[in-house]
Amino acid sequence: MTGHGQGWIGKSFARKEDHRLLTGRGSFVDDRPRPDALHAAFVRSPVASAVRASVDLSEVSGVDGVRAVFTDGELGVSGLTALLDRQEFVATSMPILAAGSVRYAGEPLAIVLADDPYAAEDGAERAAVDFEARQAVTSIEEALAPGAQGVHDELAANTFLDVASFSDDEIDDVFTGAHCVVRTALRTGRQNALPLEPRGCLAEWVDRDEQLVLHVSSQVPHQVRTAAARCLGLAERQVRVVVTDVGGGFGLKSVVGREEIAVAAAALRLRRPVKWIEDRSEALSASFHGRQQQYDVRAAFDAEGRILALDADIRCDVGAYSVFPFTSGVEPLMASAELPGVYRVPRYRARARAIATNKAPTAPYRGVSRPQIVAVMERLMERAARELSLDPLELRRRNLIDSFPYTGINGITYDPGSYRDSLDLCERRLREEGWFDSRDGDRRIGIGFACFNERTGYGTEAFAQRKMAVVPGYDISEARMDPGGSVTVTTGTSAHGQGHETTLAQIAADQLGLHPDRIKVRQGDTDLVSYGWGTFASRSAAIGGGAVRLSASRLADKIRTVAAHLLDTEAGNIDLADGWCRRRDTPGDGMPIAEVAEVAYLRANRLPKDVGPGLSAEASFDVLTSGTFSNATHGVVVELDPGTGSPRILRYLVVEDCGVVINPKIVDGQVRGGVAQGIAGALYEEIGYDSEGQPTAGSLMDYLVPTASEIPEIGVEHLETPCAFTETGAKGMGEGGTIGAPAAILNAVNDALRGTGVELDALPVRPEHIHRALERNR
Ligand code: MCN
Repeated sequence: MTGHGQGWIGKSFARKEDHRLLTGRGSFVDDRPRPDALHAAFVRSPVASAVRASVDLSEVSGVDGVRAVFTDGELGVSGLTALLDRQEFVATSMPILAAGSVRYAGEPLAIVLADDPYAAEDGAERAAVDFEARQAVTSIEEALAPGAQGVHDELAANTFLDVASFSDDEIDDVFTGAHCVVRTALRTGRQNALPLEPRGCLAEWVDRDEQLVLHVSSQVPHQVRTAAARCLGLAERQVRVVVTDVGGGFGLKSVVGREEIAVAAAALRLRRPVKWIEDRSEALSASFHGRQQQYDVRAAFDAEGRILALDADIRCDVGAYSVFPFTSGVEPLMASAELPGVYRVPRYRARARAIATNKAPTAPYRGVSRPQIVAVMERLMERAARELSLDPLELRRRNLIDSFPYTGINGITYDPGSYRDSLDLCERRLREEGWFDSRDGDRRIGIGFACFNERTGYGTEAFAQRKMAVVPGYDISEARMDPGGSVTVTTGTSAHGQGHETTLAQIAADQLGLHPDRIKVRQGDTDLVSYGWGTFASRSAAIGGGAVRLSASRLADKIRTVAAHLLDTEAGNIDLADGWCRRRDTPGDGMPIAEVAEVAYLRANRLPKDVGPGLSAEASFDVLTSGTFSNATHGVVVELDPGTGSPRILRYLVVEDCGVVINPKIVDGQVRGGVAQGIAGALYEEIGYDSEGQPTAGSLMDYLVPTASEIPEIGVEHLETPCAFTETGAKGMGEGGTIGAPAAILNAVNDALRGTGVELDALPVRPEHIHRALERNR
C-alpha cells in the first residue's frame, strides 16, 4: 500500500485486546484486589428540589462495619466549576456533596465508608434527610414559565446559556418571499448512555510516591487528574489517575463525576483505600443523561428545491448542573454550530439555549446533538420534497455540498467528502435489492435515508471557536524501543472499547517496520504521558493516531541514524521493514532492528559521536482547522405491524467514508455498535420523570434497552476520501452510527405511515404512537 509503509494500515488485524477480554482476564476497576479497602455508598436526595437540606447521620455510625461518614463540609473539598469563554454563559458550581440546596432526586449528600459495600449501603439507608421541599422544575416549559422556581439562584429564567449563535436581520424577508417553507418541531427523549460497566473508582494515598492514586472508569484520565487536584488542593503531580479496561463510556465518562472526587477525598482523609462501584439503579437515575432537546426549525426553499434559509430555536434540557469540563453548553453549542450539516445553507439564524431543570445533569452522549440535528434536517428534506412534488433523494442532491473545501454560513470549513457518492451508492443498493418495489404492496413498508457528516478530530482551533475555555485538542505520544527491539507507544487518548491497542499499534508498525505484535500501546495513566485529552468526540484516530505516527516516525529516524552508522551509509539509505534495517542500495546488507536497539542501550560505545544512548521520541499532534468531517448515508427499511404498530427493521445499510480506514474490522464494529445505540434512541430507550421530578426508570425493567433480537444485521460499505489534515489520512467515525440512525428510522417510519395523515416528529417513536396513527386511518 503506497504511502503507508508496510501496509498494516488498512488491514483487518484482529484486536489485540480481545484475547484478554474474551477470556475474562480484562482488568476493570472492580477487579482490583484491595482487601483493606473501605467501600463507599452515597446518601442521596429523595426529592428533586429542596432547600435547607441536612442529613442526620447519628444512626449511620451505629451500623455494623461502618467506619466513617462525611458530608461536604467535613470532606473539605471545593466543587467543580466548568467554564466557557462566553458572556452568554453563566458559570455555576457543582458541589461535590450537596449541602443546603438539593437540585435533583439522587443527588449525593453524604458518603458512607464501611468494611464492605453492603454495610455501606445499610449505613446510607439509616441517614435521615431533612429538607424543605420545593416545586420541582421538570420540563423546559416549566423552567421557562414566568415566575418559575429557580434551579440555581445565579440563573435568570433557569438558563445556563442563551446564545444567538447565528443572527440575520433580514432572514424573515427571505421566508416571506420563499416559494416554500417547511417546519419541524422535533422533540427527543432523555437517555442514559448505559455503559455495561457502570462508573466506579478506587482511591488510595501512596506515601512513598506522595501521590493519591485514583483508579477510575473514565474516558479522560488527565481531566480527572486536573479536577481532583483542584478540588482536593493538591499539586497535579500528587495525583495519579489510572484507567485500566473500561466497559464502555459513550461520553458519560468523559466528564468528571462528583462521586469520584468524594471517594478520593475520603481516601485522603482516612489514609485508607476507598472503593465505589455504582449500581445500575444509581447509574440510571443519578449519573449523567443526555439528548433531551426541543427543536423548532423552519426552512425556506426556492421553486427548484434549493434551501434559501434556515431558522432554528434550539432548547436543551440539561438538568441541574453544568458538567466539568465541557459545561452544560456542549449540546446547544454543538447543535447550533452544526445544524446545516451536509447541505448548502446560504442564510442561517439560530438561537440555542441550555435550560436548567431539577433532573440529573447531562453529559455529552455519543453524537452530542447530531442525532437530533440530522433528524431535523432530514425531516425538513422529506417535507420540502413532498411540498415541491420532488423525489426526496433528488431534493437532497440539489442541496448537498458538492465542492470542497467548503466554508459554510456557520464558519466551518468542510474538508473533502463523498456526500453525493455515499447517497448514490446507498440508494442503488436498496433499489438493486428490490426494497423500493416492496413499498408498492399491501404491507406497511417504509424506506428512510439520512445523509450526514460527523465533525471529528476537534483540534485546539475547533474548541477555541466554540469558546471552550480549557479544552484544547492536541494529543501527545512517546515511542520507546527497549534494548531487545520491542516498542512501547504511549498515548494521551484513552480507549474504552474502541480497540486502540490494535489500531495505534498498526500506525506505529508501519513507521517502524515491525509487526504490530511487537508494539505495546500503553494508555490511561497520567504518569505515562505529560498530558492528554482522552477519548471522546471521535478524536483518537485523527489526533491520537497523528501523535503516534509522529513519535514512531521520529523513533524510526533515530533507528535509521544508528543503523546507517553501523552499516556505513547515510540514514536516507536505510529502509525499515520486517524487523530489519536494510541498505536501500544493497538490500542484502542489513541488520535486525533489535541489534540496533542493543547497540543504543548496551553497546553505546558503538554509537555515532553525536547520538546519545537510548531510543525514544515524543511528539504531539493537533488538527489545526475546523476539524475533519467524515460522512455517511444510512438507508433503512422498516415494516409496521398493522395490529400493534410495532416497527421491525428489515434492512439496514450504512455507506460511510472516514478517510483512510486503519482497521476495517474495527470500523465496521464501531459503525454497528453506533447504529445499535441509534436504534435504541429511535425506538426504545427513554428516561422519564414524573411531575415531582422522580425518575421513572430505576432499573432495566423500565429502561427499554434493545438486545440482539431487536438489532438487525447492519450492512456497511466504505468509500475512502483521505483527509488532508491528519497524519494518516484517517478521519474519525466513532459516533457516526449513532448520529445517522434516528433520522433514517424516523423517516422510514413516516414513509411507512404515508397516507395516514400522521407524521411523527418525536423520538423515541413508540409502537403506541404508530398504532394511534394507523387506527386513525382505519
Ligand atoms: N478507526 C479506523 N480508521 C478510521 C477511523 C477510526 O480504524 N479512519 C478506528 C480507530 O483507530 C479506533 C476506532 O476506529 O480504534 C474509533 O476511532 P475514532 O473515530 O477516532 O473514535 P475514538 O477512538 O476517539 O472513540 C470515541 C468514539 C466516541 S466519541 C464514543 S461516544 C464511543 C465510540 O467512539 N464510545 C464507545 N465508540 C465506542 N465503542 C465502545 N465499544 N465503547 C464506547 O464507550
